[in-house]
Amino acid sequence: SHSLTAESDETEFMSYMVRKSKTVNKALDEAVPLGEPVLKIREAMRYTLLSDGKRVRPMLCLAACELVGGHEATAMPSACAVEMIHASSIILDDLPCMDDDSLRRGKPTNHKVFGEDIAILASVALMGLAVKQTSSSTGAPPERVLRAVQVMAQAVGTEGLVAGQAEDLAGEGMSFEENDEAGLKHLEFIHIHKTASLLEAAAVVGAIVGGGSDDEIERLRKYARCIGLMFQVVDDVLDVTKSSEELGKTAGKDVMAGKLTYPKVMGVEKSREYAERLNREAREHLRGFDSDKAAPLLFLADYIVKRQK
Ligand code: GRG
Repeated sequence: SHSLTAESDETEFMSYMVRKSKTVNKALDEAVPLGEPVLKIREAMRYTLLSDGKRVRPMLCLAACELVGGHEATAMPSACAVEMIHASSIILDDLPCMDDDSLRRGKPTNHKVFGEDIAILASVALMGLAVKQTSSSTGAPPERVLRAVQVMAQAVGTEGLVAGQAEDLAGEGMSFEENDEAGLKHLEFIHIHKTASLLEAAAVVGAIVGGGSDDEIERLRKYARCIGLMFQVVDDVLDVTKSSEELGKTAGKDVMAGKLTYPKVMGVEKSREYAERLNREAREHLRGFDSDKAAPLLFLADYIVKRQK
């Protein structure tokens, strides 16, 4: 069979992920055809959108839809839309006026290839296309689609990505002591907005178009918030363990210098415990669902907490 169950193993989960991301990549490819007008902008959009990401957000969207009894196809436009928002935000995040990065997913960043002007236009175009995709979802009644567009828009703005990025930029000059309560609050605010909000939107929108009840939608939202935070805690821990293993190997700018991380505010051991706690909490939010149907999301949580790179 093609679907996961509570008895499936990790190999089956990995092939589930591959299968889902292939379907998503095909839909993304079709959503931004090359051609005129503005061929260059379309190339820049495709460069980041179709580059080699894990597609965690679309997968979350599709899995949430299917968990509440909807069809994969119903959530596909929204799944593509969250990946478009993700790509759009990545392009902006890498710009010289933001994080000033020259590499992303092992390739030169968008503005390094196309220039800052084109990169900004591609980012805005991806954002617009995301709204168009979500709002033209077929297979769900208009009131659900309207709600989905609202959730998606909210995740971008001053209650979502933009808030997280603004707090992140504002914190650049600040210094925090270890075990600093203010440091932890600052860090959580950034991650809840920069990372968790789009993961939450992915799950919530999937559940909305799939016809989930308000209670189901809320449980999926909480689950997604946990895995979003967990993702960042694990990321920070890996950065510490990686850089101590590869000491001396890191040429160029020290990306961790001055950056606030979980190991810095609570230590490595406490950070690991925190990630485990978030994983348990994420799983608890899914307890009311059928365990076979929840299998993909349970696996996804484990996959995030166990990853080694
Ligand atoms: C309004 C579009 C828009 C953005 C404005 C720039 C910005 C505000 C926000 C930054 C958003 C950002 C880059 C957050 C970091 C998110 C994050 C955890 C990225 C890494 O995600 P993965 O690991 O990446 O899922 P892949 O490469 O697998 O897709």
